[in-house]
Amino acid sequence: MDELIKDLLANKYLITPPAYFVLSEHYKKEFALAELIKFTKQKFNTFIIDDNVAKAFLEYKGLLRVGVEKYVQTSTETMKEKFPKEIGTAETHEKESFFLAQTIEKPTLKEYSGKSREDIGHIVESRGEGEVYTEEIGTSISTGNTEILESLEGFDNELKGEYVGNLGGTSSISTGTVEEGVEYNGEEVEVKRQVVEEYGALVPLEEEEIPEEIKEKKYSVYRDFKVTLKEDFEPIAKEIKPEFEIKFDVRKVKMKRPKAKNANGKEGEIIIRSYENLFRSRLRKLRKILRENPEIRGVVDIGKLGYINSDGEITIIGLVNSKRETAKGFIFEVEDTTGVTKVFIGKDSEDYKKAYDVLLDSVVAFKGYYSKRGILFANHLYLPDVPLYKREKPPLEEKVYAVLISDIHVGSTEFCEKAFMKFIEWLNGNVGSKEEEEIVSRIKYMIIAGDVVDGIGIYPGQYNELNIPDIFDQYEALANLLSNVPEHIQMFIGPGNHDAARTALPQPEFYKEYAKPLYDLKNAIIISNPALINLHGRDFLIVHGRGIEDVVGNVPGVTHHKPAMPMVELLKLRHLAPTFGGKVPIAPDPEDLLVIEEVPDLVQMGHVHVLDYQVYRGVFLINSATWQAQTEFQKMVNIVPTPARVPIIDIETARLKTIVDFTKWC
Ligand code: D5M
Ligand code: FE
Ligand code: ZN
Repeated sequence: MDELIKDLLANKYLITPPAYFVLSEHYKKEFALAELIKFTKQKFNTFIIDDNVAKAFLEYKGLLRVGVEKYVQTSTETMKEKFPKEIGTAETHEKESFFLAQTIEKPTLKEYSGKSREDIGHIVESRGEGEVYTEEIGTSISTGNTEILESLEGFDNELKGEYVGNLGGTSSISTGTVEEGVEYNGEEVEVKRQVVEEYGALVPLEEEEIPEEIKEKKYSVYRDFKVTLKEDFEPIAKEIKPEFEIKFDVRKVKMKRPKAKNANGKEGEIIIRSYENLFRSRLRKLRKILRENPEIRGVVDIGKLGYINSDGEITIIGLVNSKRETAKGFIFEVEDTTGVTKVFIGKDSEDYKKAYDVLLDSVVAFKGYYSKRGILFANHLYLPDVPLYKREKPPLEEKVYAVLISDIHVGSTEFCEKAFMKFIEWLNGNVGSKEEEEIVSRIKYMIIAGDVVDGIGIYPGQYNELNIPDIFDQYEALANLLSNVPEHIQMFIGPGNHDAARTALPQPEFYKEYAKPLYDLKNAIIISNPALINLHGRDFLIVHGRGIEDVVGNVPGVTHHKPAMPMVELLKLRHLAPTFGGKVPIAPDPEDLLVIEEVPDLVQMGHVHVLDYQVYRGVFLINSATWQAQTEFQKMVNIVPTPARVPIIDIETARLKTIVDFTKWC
């Protein structure tokens, strides 16, 4: 295992792969363990070092090297100069400045650049090796970076002093590791690393060294597990004609990628243009949805706001670049392809509460009065949302059911294999009662929404929690289990973040070279993440659900303990993972395939490992939990899974029929 990871783990700190990638090369050469830990603790109050923390830390250490242009958000200071009355108090400013200064790599929609930017005070900043140069666009400047540096002054001095064990929190540093880190002796430490570029994201290929005892571990891939339909069990579903259609699959979408303008065109440029196209596509799709709302009329281009001579209310639709809560209301920066504007929505507005639902990079509409000072004072805020009318579907001739599962995590030491085997036996008619038999008998479909295996190298130190430390064997093991699902049950299987698939969303499929045994299953269809499946006329939107992470922590009161809530929030925004440059990586596809274009009858997600469901405006949202008991990592981040509970869906109503509980074997 790499030193940095090992040392962090020894101190009960975790690091995400992207953060590891940017930090490891500097470790012990340019920074010591204690510095990183103290910074993480004090500035972010967390023990998980993710790319945000890593970026801020490198910035603070003056080690940040960036290849592409960065767009830095306007600081509160600038806002205060421009709008001294309306905005922000000194306290909010101080609290926010650190976060405001986080750079965002999202490109603007460009078309208007050079026209109306002056009003906004955007800063485009690029850095070469060691030096910083700032290019001013428009009149107002403030990168926010100086503020970071100021606020961190003194911090550095503290670190220079001798470092003593306790950080003042619950975790303590083992002295040995720390001393090693502080007393770096200047020796060249060779870091061997192979790198591939997957859509511009650098991925370290170097494998973690497998500890000897794990290499030698004997494990089963369930070759001997064989179940057949119970004698005398004649499932009704065998006679029910299958009626399904994959209405949307990422792989079916043909996308035209932008081309380099000439032979000197760089891949980086193409990626940035792809992202530009992605956001245009997002804006176009969500604008269409918003315009179906009869209250949204007479939409004005943001670039034309300055020319409109209207005393009446006007409406704009745009991407949300930034959002801040102040004492008097929310201030947004909103952008469309023609320009950017500030929007203020005051606490007295009836739509004020909706502002909490707005995530960065989502698309919303505002209605209000445009002030010549360059700000839209909004009275109304509209989310794309779901219409209130009922979607009537013709009744079905016969009751037919679907089983929804996700996050099986085969290969993990916490995979509840016994419970999963019991479940498969249950599908084969080994039931406890007549009632159960009636249900099993009508199960015609099984949908699996990602994280089907635990994967390899998904989080630091994962080897200690793997039974099957081989990705091929993990998929074989899963296929061996699923080969016992009765043939009349049609399976649909999609990838999640633990699977051998593209990490960035959307995920087209499992890589065939790893997951071949799944592709070979007779009664399984591999789907993308996301995918839309129509079963007997009902639309089921199937998503692994990393987008939940965008919502949790950003919308007040929404937690991962009740995942149906963040799922509703995503549905209101009609997007599966809105925030760019946050926790969830988004691929630079020129079309945004994460927009929920059609309102489905049911949305299934997994990822958070907690069973939960809710009806929102006629749509049934359900999180299908997991087959993995609590891991060490989850213990640390307080995730309490509800494993081995299986929701059965009545397809006719697209609602829950029942939950079957296999917990006692887990
Ligand atoms: O996700 C299982 C659960 O763990 C889910 O609630 C998300 C959470 N999780 C996963 N990775 C992280 C990090 N890095 N920080 C905080 N919480 C995390 P799974 O995808 O199965 O690992
Ligand atoms: Fe999972
Ligand atoms: Zn997951």
